[in-house]
Amino acid sequence: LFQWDYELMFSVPSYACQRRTTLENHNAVLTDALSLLAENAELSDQEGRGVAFRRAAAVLKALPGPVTGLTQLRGLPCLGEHSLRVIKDILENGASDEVESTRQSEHFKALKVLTGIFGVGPKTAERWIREGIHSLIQLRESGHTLNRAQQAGLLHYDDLNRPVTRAEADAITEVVVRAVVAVAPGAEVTLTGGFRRGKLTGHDVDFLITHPEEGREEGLMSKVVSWLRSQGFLLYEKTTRNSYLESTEGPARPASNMDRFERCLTIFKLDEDQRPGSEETKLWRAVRVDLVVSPISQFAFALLGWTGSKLFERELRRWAGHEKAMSLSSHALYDNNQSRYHRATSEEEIFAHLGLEFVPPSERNA
Ligand code: TTP
Ligand code: MN
Ligand code: MN
Ligand code: MN
Repeated sequence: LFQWDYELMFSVPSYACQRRTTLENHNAVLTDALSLLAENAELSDQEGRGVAFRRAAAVLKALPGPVTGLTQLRGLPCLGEHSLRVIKDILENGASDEVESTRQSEHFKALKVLTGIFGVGPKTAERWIREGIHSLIQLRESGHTLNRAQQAGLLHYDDLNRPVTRAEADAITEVVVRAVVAVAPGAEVTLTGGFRRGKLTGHDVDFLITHPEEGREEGLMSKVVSWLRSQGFLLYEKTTRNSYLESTEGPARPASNMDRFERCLTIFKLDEDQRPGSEETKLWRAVRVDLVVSPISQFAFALLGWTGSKLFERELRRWAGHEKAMSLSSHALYDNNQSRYHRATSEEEIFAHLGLEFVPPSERNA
């Protein structure tokens, strides 16, 4: 009916950090398909392909309405030949053979199951798959020696693969605030990651901790973690100074995505109200929680860097480098033309330095 009336052309800027991307997605079928191909590429050591699919999906997420025909997409950025073919198949046939065969493939399913174990990255999963290990049962029976993270990941597999709700994130926030107040009055806790962007569920809960007096953040992490441990809140914890020397596992990240903040990857034990009518006797669940400590002088950069989404962060750095000759990290913003750092005490100031309109967290869901 009057289809042609709705043949609007869309227009969006090239970089995700120039766009406002809320959680309201009018093209979820298309973006889910492209995200699945992105995930498959990332799990298969094809980072470039993964980013291309993520960028294409992000453009569709930013559209003000559903795409009904390919002509509407003319002139849009980041939509490569491959992504357009997938979109065309779905618009014309309701599904893409490539997406569906990937979704059904034993290899992809095995990669998903095995990398669903906390502490297992794509390289390890691939190695196990080559040995014929496709399931948790096969992994348990293989007799492989698992490291401490992987043991905890396997033990709490179901809990850690169940989405964390906003209510659970709030309950964990209370615990983290209690811990920080107990060991360092005056220190401040900020919820970051997906929950700061307004997501209703997440795969973990992310916190940034700082102290308004520079230097007073030193030694904070070990005190907070000791308090949490002594109160029985931790099922697993590992503190590191430098994350990416650690992450030989996960997909390779560009150097700028890595930061040197003291951080602690944990698994929390969260008391749970028993669901009415449930036969379960377990009264708690496991939840992944990331704690990061930043000096106040770097707090704005850390906050921006840890709020995400991952693609939004990547696009901010690409914008900084390609359009402004600046290097942005979770610690600082360096201006290569002026050969100096730009100071900032708020996210707003960082966007201003970058010549970008401020995008609030709820609109960084690229
Ligand atoms: P995540 O917790 O992985 O992602 P998320 O909170 O957006 O989504 P989810 O709901 O699934 O948890 O990462 C949060 C942000 O932290 C992300 O934008 C990038 C940043 N980050 C780093 O800067 N360095 C790192 O090593 C990691 C793992 C994340
Ligand atoms: Mn809308
Ligand atoms: Mn998160
Ligand atoms: Mn996280």
